[in-house]
Amino acid sequence: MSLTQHSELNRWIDEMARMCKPDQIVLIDGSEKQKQELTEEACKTGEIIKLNQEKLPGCLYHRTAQNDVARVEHLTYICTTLKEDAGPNNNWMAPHEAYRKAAEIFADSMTGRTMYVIPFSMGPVGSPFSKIGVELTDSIYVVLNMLIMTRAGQEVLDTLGAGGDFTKCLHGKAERDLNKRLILHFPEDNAIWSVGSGYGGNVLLGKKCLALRIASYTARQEMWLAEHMLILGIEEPSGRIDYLAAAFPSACGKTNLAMLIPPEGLHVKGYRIWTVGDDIAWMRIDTDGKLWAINPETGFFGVAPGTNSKTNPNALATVQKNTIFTNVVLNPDGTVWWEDGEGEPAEEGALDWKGNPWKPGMKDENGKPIPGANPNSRFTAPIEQCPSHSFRLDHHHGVNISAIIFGGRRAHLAPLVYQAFSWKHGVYVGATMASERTAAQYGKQGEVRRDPMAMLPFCGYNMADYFEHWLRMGVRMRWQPKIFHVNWFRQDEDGNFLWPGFGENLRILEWILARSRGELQAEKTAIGFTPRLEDIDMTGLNLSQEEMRKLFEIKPEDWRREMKDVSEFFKKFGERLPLELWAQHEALQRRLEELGGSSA
Ligand code: GTP
Ligand code: SPV
Ligand code: MN
Repeated sequence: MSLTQHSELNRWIDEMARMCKPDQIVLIDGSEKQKQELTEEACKTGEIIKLNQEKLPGCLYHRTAQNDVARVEHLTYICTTLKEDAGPNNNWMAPHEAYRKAAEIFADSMTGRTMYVIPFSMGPVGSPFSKIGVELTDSIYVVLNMLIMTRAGQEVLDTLGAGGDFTKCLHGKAERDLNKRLILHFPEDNAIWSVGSGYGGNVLLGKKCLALRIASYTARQEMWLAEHMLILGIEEPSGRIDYLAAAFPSACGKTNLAMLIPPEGLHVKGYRIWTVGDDIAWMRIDTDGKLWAINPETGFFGVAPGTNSKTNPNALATVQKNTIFTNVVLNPDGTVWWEDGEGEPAEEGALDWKGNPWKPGMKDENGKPIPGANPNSRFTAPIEQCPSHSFRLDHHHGVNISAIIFGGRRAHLAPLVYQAFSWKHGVYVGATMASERTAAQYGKQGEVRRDPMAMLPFCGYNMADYFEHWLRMGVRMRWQPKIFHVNWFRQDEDGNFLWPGFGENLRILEWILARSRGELQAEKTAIGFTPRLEDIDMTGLNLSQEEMRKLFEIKPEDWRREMKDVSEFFKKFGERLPLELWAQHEALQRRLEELGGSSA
């Protein structure tokens, strides 16, 4: 009997099943009953552990394989016919070779297992903004995560009908061997194949693979934007709400900013924050010529360490029920803990993310502390459980974006905030973003790398064309959002953060909103507009004049070094790089030269 009404979908499921050889195929219908049954089944095999249902109702625990704790960018490929179409920003493999290599790993890999068929919608079901995918997977953990992160089940199949378009997403855990792991994208076929991993971004194929890599490729053809951005609304007591979208690289503060709580000193102003999304924004120019954004997801896959009731009370409130915790500390009473979290871990009987007995203060043979939770441990939680979730989450064309913010983790160089002179300059600011590597990616931590628009690991095509696309989008808009750059992570000589961050970031967002409405004057510097210090409301926050000066310091020698690095980066794209970006680069060069040796 056919599984669905859609003949092309049925044919594809058959074909994939012939390769992977599962014992059975089960359609995910999105019902609570099926979810419970699958949870019970996964608990029997130990894939999932049920947490203390009194203290954490509906919460589950999972450990990944120890070699499988982050995205693997070196095993992630864009498989286009022409190598140039993937660009120097991506690993490339010819489609036929990629299919052949992965097919060898997939072959018979589901024998003795079940293949689940997950129909899902990125974006509100049926909205013209949304895209449908179908993920085949042999992991119940993936199914349970997808049920939180996306709109999944029968309703999506009904919308897909007998002939609708969908992204073919195939996932298999296989042996979870690093040498047999491949994350493959076929934008020309609207297909994704992921094999050999069981972790987050590698396997929840609606997220980075579909909603960013495949969607960015489609978005260029259809004239919209698929971006690695949070979306938040700031409501004033008058009822006016302005929405911002911000692109920060992985583990650089998107989730935190998306649900920030106004600091004590600004309480009297009566702001209310609305969380629309914490990771991905799909943005289109609507008939009014403005930019509108939806969050294609329905959940958070957030970094656990560092999340506590001081840094992010909304996130902590969100994860009290119906949450899946991955790679954190498991306490003997069935609760969880992570570094810089809430309270203390159990003195006795706790297990670390590897499943080993663990106590706070344990050290390895070199005397280094052994963390209990993996630095990239995560929670998967429904967005509607977030106290600040937006009432427009299911609105088919989302929210109107007033400002776009780029930002990275820079111990030096970038000031706390600056504004681009124009859309074109803003595209240059985004294109030249850089950040220090975090635990969200496999590789050397802390190293500064260029990460344009926070999309380096997620742009599904040649980034030179992506920059061109951004420039063209600007021309198409009647109302361009203003573009800004922030850096919450600047450090002093002793390596301490100069800016307190988190809720205090609202002080900077206030300036950004005022500037995007054209309400405030600003200082004109070589790199962009910066605030007159008196325009940042510092009520209730004690920072010395000297600290503020350091936060905004523009050191010409540092910028000159940066310019060299940027030009090396741009050269990788050869003649395909839009000339406009070189023009912006030269203009900045000239402005910096005018500064001479002194700082502005
Ligand atoms: P992905 O989910 O990987 O895309 O990450 P993200 O961009 O959502 O990052 P997240 O908000 O989870 O923050 C990552 C880390 O940065 C956490 O350890 C936070 O505590 C820390 N962090 C977030 N905001 C700030 C800030 O304003 N200042 C400082 N110093 N740290 C911050
Ligand atoms: C990121 O790394 O940007 C994440 C986590 O949001 S993952 O889904 O694993 O990509
Ligand atoms: Mn992310």
